[in-house]
Amino acid sequence: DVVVMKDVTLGFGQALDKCRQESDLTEEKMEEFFHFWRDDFKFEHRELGCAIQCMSHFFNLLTDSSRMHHGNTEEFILSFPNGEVLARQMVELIHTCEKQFDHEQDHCWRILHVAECFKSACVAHGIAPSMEMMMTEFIMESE
Ligand code: BOM
Repeated sequence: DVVVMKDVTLGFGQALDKCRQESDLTEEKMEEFFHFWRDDFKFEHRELGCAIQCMSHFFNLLTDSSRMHHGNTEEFILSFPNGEVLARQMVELIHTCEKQFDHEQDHCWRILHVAECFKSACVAHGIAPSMEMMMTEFIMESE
């Protein structure tokens, strides 16, 4: 459900500010986390992978080997309204993407590839929120 995905993304995005410095993700490389869902968003900066690693770590969503912690990730999604409609599916989609890039030794690059794969999977399954939806909510939240 796109509304749940919007909420989870905005929730996850709250950690971006805490992770900018240590991941070297400048505003020029990513202004706000919801730009993730732009049609023309490019997954090219290793720093974004490092930032997603840091953000995931902030919410305790990673194992010691920097892979998704299934139980904690499911719980995190369940903490949002109607999270139960998406929790298992998201964990499954992310895990399927992780298996595809397991050979990548560099955590930041691997997580960047997993994130791009996850976004494509969400688009394919019709659960990717539109940019219009993300921006409307983002502006409402900051008012
Ligand atoms: O193997 C490392 C796992 C890293 C997971 C990366 C998934 C993509 C995250 C970017 C989008 C996030 C939107 C919501 C996050 C919910 C967990």
